[in-house]
Amino acid sequence: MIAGDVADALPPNDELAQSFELLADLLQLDGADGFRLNAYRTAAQRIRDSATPVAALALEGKAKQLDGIGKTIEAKIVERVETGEIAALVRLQTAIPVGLVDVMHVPGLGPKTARRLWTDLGVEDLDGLRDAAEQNRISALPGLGEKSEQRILESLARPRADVGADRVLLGRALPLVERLIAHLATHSACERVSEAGSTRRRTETVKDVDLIATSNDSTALLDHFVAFPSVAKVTAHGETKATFVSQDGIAADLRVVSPECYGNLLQHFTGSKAHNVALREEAVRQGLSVSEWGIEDADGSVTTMETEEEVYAALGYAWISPELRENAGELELARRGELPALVDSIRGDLHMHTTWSDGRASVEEMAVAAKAQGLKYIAICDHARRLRDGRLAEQVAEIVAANDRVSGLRVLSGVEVDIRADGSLDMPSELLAERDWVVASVHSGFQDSREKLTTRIVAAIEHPSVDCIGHPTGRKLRQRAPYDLDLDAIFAAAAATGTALEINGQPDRLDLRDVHARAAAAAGVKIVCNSDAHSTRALAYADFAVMQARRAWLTDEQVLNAGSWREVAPRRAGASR
Ligand code: DGT
Ligand code: CA
Ligand code: ZN
Repeated sequence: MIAGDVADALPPNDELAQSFELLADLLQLDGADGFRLNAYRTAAQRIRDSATPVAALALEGKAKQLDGIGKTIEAKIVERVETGEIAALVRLQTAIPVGLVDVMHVPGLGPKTARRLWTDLGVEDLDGLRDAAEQNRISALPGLGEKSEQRILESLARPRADVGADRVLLGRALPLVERLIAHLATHSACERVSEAGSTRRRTETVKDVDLIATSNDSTALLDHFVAFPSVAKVTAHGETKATFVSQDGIAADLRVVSPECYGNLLQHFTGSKAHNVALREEAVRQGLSVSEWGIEDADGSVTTMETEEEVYAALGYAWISPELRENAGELELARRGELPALVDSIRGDLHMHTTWSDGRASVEEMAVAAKAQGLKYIAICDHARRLRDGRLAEQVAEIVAANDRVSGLRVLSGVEVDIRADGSLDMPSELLAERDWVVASVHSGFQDSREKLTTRIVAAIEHPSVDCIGHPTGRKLRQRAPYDLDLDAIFAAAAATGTALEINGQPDRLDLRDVHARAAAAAGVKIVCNSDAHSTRALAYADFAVMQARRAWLTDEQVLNAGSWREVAPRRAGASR
């Protein structure tokens, strides 16, 4: 245990993680090699995911025991604690304008171009970039031209919400929600407790965690709430609500309400704001006034509701799943009783890695873990580049053996191929044709033009052996914007060829994102929800893909792997087994 005042002085995990991310970005602008950058980015991720304060571990020399954190990084964490800064980071921050990191992340740019824009034109941040583009100074540079300038302006005009560094990934917030609900539910003063806000709606990132409860002793329950073990700082503690910031930098908020209006409050605090505003405007047209405390009719009498179902029913709606509450057409359909029956689980996971490429578990370990999660089939999709020189045959032998040893689960021989710059794939066609399931993904050249990237992916979609495009837009939440694609062209090609598009469940990808997956399905494209697991534990990422699919309004029929392998397999181009 560490004393409270020392714990307060230690940098929280999210701050450390941000430092290493910034270090990686600045090194990249400085021209450092990919290996070092990846080491820092992996470390940042591990630090962020850790439930214990990594700074405290580093001081005890134990941070090295975490995967992805070596001696060098541990030393830098200790340096940050002891001196208040990381010298290497300070040096880079002095040498390179920090705003150039945002410039580097603009689709179509990248580290080399960002650096040139800085040295040749003095661009230091996004404002500078916009000015330079508007004044046609960028097209004057050799090799850039008017088209690049136009693209830059278009990118700057697009909302950058998905890069939002101040928001927390759902994958980090949900485990906290679960632990908090368990913490509260076991207290004798707790009657009902629920998640609310954006985590309940399963948005890909959240600002904070919102909870509501009813209690026979709200003071006792709020005291218990702020005594949660990983509290770093209590920021509010009143009679009906309290707020704290957790060790890993997430704000959590509990409101205790009276049971009569629990339904009204839950509905209100679940949001979204846009959904609530639309709901209230429609109610006003019916002469009703909706608030968190109840529904008031024209005579001024207020009715309170214990459940959300009653709130929606009183306003003439069927209950609406929280994932749909974004004012995106759900209210009209709920009024007509025509909401879609959302997908709620998958039967097979069609993208995962093993020790044959960059995964950490063997084929059999993945199979055993997948079976324990109730899956009926999995596709082992190691990277093709790691299956050359006879390794593919050895891997297939291991897949055959795993099928013999693990009953009740089918282990498919899949592969993840790179879509090369020219649209070709990095495994010969005859080997691809023998695979049960082929995922094709872009892993390089993210900065290429919209035309080039679109053509490249469409070529893969049209390849007869490709079943699915992995993480189609290449975004990394908080790190990398999606690459510039003509999604309508991609959706049209995928629908025409029966090639599925993935919702990749890695919490920092969630790619396709909700609105894109919804548009894809509307265009007739089949969606596949995958974990892209690189460890047995990460198989749970498939759940995040399903959450995203629900936010995309998808039904079982639209999610290919919600069905059995027999239902999936006939769609395979050239199915032979
Ligand atoms: P975020 O940004 O990830 O925390 O998203 P939310 O939706 O959790 O937003 P938050 O925490 O600010 O507020 C929780 C809920 O409270 C929100 O979903 C809807 C409700 N709410 C907040 N502000 C307003 C408002 O101005 N009008 C209405 N009608 N509802 C609001
Ligand atoms: Ca919130
Ligand atoms: Zn993968």
